Amino acid sequence: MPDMPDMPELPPGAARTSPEGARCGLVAIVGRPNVGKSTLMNALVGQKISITSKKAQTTRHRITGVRTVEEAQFVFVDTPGFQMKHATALNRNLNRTVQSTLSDVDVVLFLVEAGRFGMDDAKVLSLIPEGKPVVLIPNKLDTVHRRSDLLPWLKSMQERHPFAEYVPMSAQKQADVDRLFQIIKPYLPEQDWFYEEDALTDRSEKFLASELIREKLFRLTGDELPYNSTVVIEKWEEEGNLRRISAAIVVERDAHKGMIIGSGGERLKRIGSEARQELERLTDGKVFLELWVKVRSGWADSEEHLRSYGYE
Ligand SMILES: Nc1nc2c(ncn2[C@@H]2O[C@H](COP(=O)(O)OP(=O)(O)OP(=O)(O)O)[C@@H](O)[C@H]2O)c(=O)[nH]1
Ligand SMILES: [Mg+2]
Repeated sequence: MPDMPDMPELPPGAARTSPEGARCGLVAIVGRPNVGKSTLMNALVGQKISITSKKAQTTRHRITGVRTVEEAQFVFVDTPGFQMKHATALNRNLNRTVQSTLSDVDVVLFLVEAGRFGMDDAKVLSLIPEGKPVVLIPNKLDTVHRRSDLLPWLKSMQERHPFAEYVPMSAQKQADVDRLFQIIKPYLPEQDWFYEEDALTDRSEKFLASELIREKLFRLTGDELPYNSTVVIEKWEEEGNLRRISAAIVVERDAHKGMIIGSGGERLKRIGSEARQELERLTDGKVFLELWVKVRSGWADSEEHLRSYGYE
């Protein structure tokens, strides 16, 4: 083994052997809320690592997804949608996550909605450090009816920033997603892999479980539910192939509690049963899930609460 003084500290379970000519690098996925970052990340990794929904600001954490293709290991980093509304502690925390991720990656996938570039997109672009290779991904191409309409827009994008590549695509089309690997590969440095060949994420099962519950909460409640509700795992017990999980949905107001529970408890029941089914797939075992709703006013505006709920 040659000396590699500049290698980052290897995470637990890191790869000990890499093939001849190995490449490995960090690929950030950034963009304003709701452009499809997490959808793309999951399609790239080949498994649901990061939750998605129609609501803006679904992703709250920096989430790593790993995919190894031949000699190249791609370490994708999904980030929260950078947002400019509401100056709460939660939003400041999400924005910090985006900024700190950008500083130490090898290449950036910058997602926008095909044909659109607003102030919110411009803000994200301005955060990317100078000299970093940026791949422009106009996503949701399937929603553009006339592709030719996109040409003048692409030209205007060229004038905005010297993007390294332009890849209009749809994160929901696997063929489009698969093309990305060859496009990004040259930007990965030649170095040993950080993770084992079959690694998918550095996040724990417990973390993924709380996220899956939050996804069902986001998907099964209407726009009336403020985005700043969260999920905390309060009990996690494993007996052989069975997991007993108890989780609290934390909201800010009594009125929100009622919305989640629904009439006769119907909605909470549905959230619980959809979450349980996915948890059983995730853990490949049986799951008993106990869900309840708790009111903690002002949690999203308190740095202390944020930390206790796992926001770094
Ligand atoms: N039509 C279409 N919809 C898409 C595409 N990619 C994502 N979506 C949808 O866009 C919505 C937002 O997707 P997410 O992946 O959660 O977006 P995000 O950028 O991670 O959002 P935040 O985490 O809130 O910043 C979901 O309803 C997706 O199903 C696409 O290529 N085409
Ligand atoms: Mg997301």
